[in-house]
Amino acid sequence: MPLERTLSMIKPDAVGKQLIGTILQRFEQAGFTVVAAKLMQLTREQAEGFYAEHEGRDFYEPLIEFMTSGPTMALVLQGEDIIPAYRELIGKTDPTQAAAGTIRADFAESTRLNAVHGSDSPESAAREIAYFFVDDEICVKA
Ligand code: IDP
Repeated sequence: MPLERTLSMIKPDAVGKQLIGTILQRFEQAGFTVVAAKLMQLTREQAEGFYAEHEGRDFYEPLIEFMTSGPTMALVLQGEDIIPAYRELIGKTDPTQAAAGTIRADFAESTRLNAVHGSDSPESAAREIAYFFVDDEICVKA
């Protein structure tokens, strides 16, 4: 199975609750390799650009406010078939629908404040990784 990459974010709710280490441990225990990482205070422009596909939806404006409310950790994770494997590890968007033992079931407060982000396809992973990282910041080559 080929190595694949995904863009992960530990969102401001989880960073604020000192959960960076706990969540990174879940990623590493799942066999994913951290190949790039940075802690960022997203600007409104960065958050709006990242979530541009949701512009106009009722949750968009509160989402932008939330994503700019404190630091976010952006990560590039690498592993076999990682895009579906990572989505399974984090669980559904709404934590009440997320399977027991998933990161969102364990740490999300609500559908908005849901602890982590993960790319949903190889195309969005490529776009999202390039949104936050230049090639030189990715420390392990696939
Ligand atoms: P995903 O993060 O599980 O891929 P998306 O549908 O891409 O979910 O939505 C992006 C983010 O927007 C979610 O992670 C969540 O923070 C927020 N969001 C999505 N739907 C809702 C909603 O119905 N209410 C509040 N926030 C939402």
